Amino acid sequence: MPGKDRLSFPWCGAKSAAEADLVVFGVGDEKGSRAPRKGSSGGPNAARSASLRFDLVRRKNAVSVMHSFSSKGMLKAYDAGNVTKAKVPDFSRKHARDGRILGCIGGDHSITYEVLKGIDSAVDSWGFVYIDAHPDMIASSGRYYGSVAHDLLSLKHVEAGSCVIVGVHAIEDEEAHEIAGSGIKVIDSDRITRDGIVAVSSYIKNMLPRNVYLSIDLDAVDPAFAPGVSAPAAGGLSAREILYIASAIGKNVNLGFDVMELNPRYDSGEMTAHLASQIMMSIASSTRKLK
Ligand SMILES: [Mn+2]
Repeated sequence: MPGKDRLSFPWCGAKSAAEADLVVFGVGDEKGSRAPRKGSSGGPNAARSASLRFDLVRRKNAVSVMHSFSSKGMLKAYDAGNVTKAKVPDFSRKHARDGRILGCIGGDHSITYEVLKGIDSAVDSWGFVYIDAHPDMIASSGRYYGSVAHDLLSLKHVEAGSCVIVGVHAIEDEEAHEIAGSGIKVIDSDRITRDGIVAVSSYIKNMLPRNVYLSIDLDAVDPAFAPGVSAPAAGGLSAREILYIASAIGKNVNLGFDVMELNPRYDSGEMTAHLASQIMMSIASSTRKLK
């Protein structure tokens, strides 16, 4: 357990996991990344430090955290600090079995598989929403940041027909082939432009199963809003659009969520780090405890 003076998100008010409905944790690991840009291992603490700087307001005797206007309050959240990648499956399994929602900040995207390996052994069936500029459906190589969605479909209790990849505009031929045979749905960036983020969000909500996990790669957001990522791809969502869809789908999220690939080394004025925390907050404010 990290020391008392460790960084933690100011919107996580619970003193222990036992009193929390949501357990937030960081995984500062990038060994699953093959991007030419290094630095995503610094993601978790960069997000915490930006949130402490920009979301926390201190005034004389008062301390408060800024949130969205429509927020009806947030799940009781505990920031458990950083967890090593090797310990993530056991950590996630334990909290999922205790009925807590998990919220992970990365770190490279391959960590998502470790979180869901743990959750998969605690639930009978589930599906995921995967928001990413890249579909991460490489099958010829595994357990790295380019094969995550493909790896997830190999877990025992996942229902491929209830899973959807959203915001894709950088795809390899091999991935297009894998998607066609997998049963997973794809909503690409052209469709988001055509139909709009509100229609796309409600379409996704209507197809989701009872148990839902939401994984967000920050490179789904346009580099104009989120430059601090390892594999940028122009033509992504705006900051407003990612916050909207995160909050809309967040209402269906009962297993957990993650915000991955934050790379502070390429950030500008901490805007990507702050956005990462804001996305997590907007999911935490819309998710409802089901148990
Ligand atoms: Mn990814």
